Amino acid sequence: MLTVYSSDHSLHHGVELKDGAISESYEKPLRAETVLARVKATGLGDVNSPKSYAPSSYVGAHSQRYVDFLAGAWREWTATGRNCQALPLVWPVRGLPGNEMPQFIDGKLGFFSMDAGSPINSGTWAAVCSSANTALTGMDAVCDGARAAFALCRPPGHHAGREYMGGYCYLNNAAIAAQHCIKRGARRVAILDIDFHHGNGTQDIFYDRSDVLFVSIHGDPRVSYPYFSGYANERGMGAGDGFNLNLPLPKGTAINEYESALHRAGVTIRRHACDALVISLGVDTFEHDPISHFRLRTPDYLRIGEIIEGFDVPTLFVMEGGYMVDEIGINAVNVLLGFEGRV
Ligand code: OKP
Ligand code: ZN
Repeated sequence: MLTVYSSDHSLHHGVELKDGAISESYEKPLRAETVLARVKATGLGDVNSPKSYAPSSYVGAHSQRYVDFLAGAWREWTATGRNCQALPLVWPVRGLPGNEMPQFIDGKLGFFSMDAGSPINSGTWAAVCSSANTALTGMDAVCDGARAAFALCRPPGHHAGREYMGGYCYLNNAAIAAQHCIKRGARRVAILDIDFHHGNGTQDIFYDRSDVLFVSIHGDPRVSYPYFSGYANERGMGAGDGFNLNLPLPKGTAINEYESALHRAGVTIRRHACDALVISLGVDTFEHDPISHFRLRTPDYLRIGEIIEGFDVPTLFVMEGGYMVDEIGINAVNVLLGFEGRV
């Protein structure tokens, strides 16, 4: 299958607040480079650069004012005389009114974020646009008739909501691709999120819609990030009631229980009778992932790809998480090889 990739992702290299100190983020450029190397080593298929799209292509999944904030954040931050990475430090939590968008950048950072996991530096916006354009280009290939395509996105997107960044994410690449597919005439799209972490941002964007089904398999939010969403009783609202399915699983989940959840997801996806399927492909479900708690093993990813192929829908894979860099390439590409029957 076609892979879409741009080295522009490396313009973004963030910091992470962890254990009371600032360090290099787990979400680093070597992740995408390792996946690309594996795509080439296995001969998965052609590797194309993303086309460019206007930032208006991101509106729909996101609000105009949020896209404007991301585009201008670094300039506004450096205009205050600072040259270090920008991180939010104050949030409108329960009990604070929090409805008014602040005018000053420090306030805007909190207004448009869910946590301090998405630092902004000089190259962030260029990398973020390139990542979204990678997903859009992959979706265009699927809409034009490809059985499947792989958008090798970085930074990831599934924690980014309609109006917020968080968890290494800025623009929601999978949601932007799904929205683009609808705009191109699809009646129904499904998004299946198999990253270890709940795709709270994707859920947020489509929660009140019936045209885009969202299904997520993830670590139980009672004990895993992002903690405040991903529970089974979140089923959608209004027209979207019944079009959101969360399948939380306990820490330590291995392939047998994971496969059962994947088959449950498949039943709901088939019932949706969609024109396209977007997979939020995180491989932080791996047994040796440094920040996650499932126990999937390298051959299990081939099986996951085979099962997804069996859903029988044109499919766009969008790269999300996975932080065990040594094995991120083999695990992610195993899903794609499994999909193609190369097992
Ligand atoms: C992004 B993606 C846990 C810290 C959590 C944020 C994790 C974001 C994951 N010790 N920090 O879903 O892979
Ligand atoms: Zn994750």
